[in-house]
Amino acid sequence: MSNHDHLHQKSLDLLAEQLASKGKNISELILQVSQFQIAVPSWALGAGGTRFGRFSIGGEPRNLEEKLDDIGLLARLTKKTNAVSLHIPWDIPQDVAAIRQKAADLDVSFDAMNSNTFQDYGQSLSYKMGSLSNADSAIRNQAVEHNLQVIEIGEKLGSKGLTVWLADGSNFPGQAHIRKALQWTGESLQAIYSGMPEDWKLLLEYKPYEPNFYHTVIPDWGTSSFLCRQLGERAKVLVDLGHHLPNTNIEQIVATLMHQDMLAGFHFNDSKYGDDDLSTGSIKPYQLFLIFCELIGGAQDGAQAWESISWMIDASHNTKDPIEDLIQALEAIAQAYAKALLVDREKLSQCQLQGDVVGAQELLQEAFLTDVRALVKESRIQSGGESDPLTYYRKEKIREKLIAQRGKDSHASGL
Ligand code: PSV
Ligand code: MN
Repeated sequence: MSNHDHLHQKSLDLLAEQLASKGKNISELILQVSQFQIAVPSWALGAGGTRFGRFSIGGEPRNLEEKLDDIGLLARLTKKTNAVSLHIPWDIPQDVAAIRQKAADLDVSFDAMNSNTFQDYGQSLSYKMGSLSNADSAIRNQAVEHNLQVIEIGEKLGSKGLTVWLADGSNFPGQAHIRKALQWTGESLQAIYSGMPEDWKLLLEYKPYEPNFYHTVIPDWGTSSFLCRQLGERAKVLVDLGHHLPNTNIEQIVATLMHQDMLAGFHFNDSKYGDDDLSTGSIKPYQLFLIFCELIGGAQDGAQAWESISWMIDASHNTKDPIEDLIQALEAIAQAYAKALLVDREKLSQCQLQGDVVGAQELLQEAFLTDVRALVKESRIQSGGESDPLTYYRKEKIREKLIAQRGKDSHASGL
């Protein structure tokens, strides 16, 4: 046994003892953490950029096949992801059967498909003034048609969901008719929903601002939820952690949506100011933990089934190697989940009943401050992953190998 393995075993034994004293079984927790899988978006494998520039990282995947290779590598090293979420038209598969086969060989399945009507990407009518909400019905129809095509591609790949993020809105007062834009959006979404297979779900994202800075048609979870209710029970709200104004209580939104069985899933990322798309857990790990506390509580209380929720990362930035970044994000999510599993929920509800504010806070912070890294590492080892994926990635010089293969200036599609 190497010194590294020896230290890991010691940390794990100590943690097992600590947890046992609180009535928690570490083997069960390891299993729960191992089973928790988070999809990776196809657009996060290249360098992200801002409107002020983009800095290539070299060795970026040049096509969908290479993106799958990168996700397969992440899956193998971390054992925390087993699915990819595709953005169309950035990632239209040229040969569907071959892509399906390749993904199967890598043990990767296709999570929710993402449509894109926020850019002009070769289609005949422009989305400059909006897509599903556009005042021109021909443009609305084109945007609906695009979504139906995305569903068609997704069906061939075995996906079971469509994520719609609508950038539509306006930049200046008076530019758009706010009520009509909402009405048209509802009608367009209805046409998309009707074209969705019976076993699919529609995940409707919201975002307060950007690219529009005066009004956004679906700015918040309330609007998304009201549109979903008009559509039917397979339409639910997708929470992207970055899509909130500063200091919003996201865990409360999660609890409220679960209470109504309206939570479709997550786009994980982190932020300091707005939709910063920073790595999950890098800025507000306590908030992430509190979100998981609500998720676990909501599922345990029977508000909404855990299995009905989709999990995905949605981040992209300018500075890190994206594969290293995704390794960090997957680790941060697993840690937040593991810590939330440690909360003694029975004691917590006693504190709540008795008005023991201090006791409740202590319970949450005790769980949050527990070092669960050995538990998460053990779950990865038992699942056949690398004990330390980041060290392995660097030691094996994987980025250097990718640069040698794909070139220094290769450029992945995406934002
Ligand atoms: C928009 O900011 C968003 O969160 C949506 O999910 C998009 O599809 C994604 O980012 C693309 O980068
Ligand atoms: Mn998103």
